[in-house]
Amino acid sequence: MTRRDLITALAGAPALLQAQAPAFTLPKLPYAFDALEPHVDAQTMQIHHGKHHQAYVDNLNKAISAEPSLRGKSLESLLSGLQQVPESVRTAVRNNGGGHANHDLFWKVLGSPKGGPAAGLAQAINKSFGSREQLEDKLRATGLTVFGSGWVWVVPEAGGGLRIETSPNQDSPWMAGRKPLLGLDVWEHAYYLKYQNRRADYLAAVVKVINWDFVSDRHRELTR
Ligand code: MN3
Repeated sequence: MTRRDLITALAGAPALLQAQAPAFTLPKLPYAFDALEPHVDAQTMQIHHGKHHQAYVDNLNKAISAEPSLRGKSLESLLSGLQQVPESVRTAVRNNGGGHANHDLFWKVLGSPKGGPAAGLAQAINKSFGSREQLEDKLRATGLTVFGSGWVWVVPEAGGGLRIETSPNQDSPWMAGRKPLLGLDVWEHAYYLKYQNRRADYLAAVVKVINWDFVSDRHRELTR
């Protein structure tokens, strides 16, 4: 290697490294795998985070590397602008970008709750559902109506209220230009090991581990 080659190689190195760095990475789970026991078991969390979520991240990165024009875009802008994503990777971005965004939020929505919703969120909940218990009941009931794999969402509405919606597969409210406040995964992979086909039992358990501190903070941000 000549001196000139070396200088050229070194000059290209940062760009090369940057080009090879994955666009998206699996976020660390913000608590231990067994933190949600007995409501959500450690083995489910381990596989759900380490295998399922990891696969969405890996497949999203594959789609991005096939379409360099997408590099550097945020997940939210990819999802809310799916029609601008080249058709060759649109389905991959929809499924895997949705999967990444949905799970990233889901891990944060869960936790070991210490208290209930803060004042601002409590007000919105009471306005739209009457009480937190009624919101939880409605989340459970709506979760049962999702046919096959999907999600249940709580989304802030204009006027200060909230509403519940569902999505199939890994679709996200972002795809319709709405910002999800909280989401509950009702794919079988979220509960099958512990609850088998009993989605109702899983839903009853998972609403008990909603991290209302996080959801209250997020509500404040989204409605600011
Ligand atoms: Mn899942």
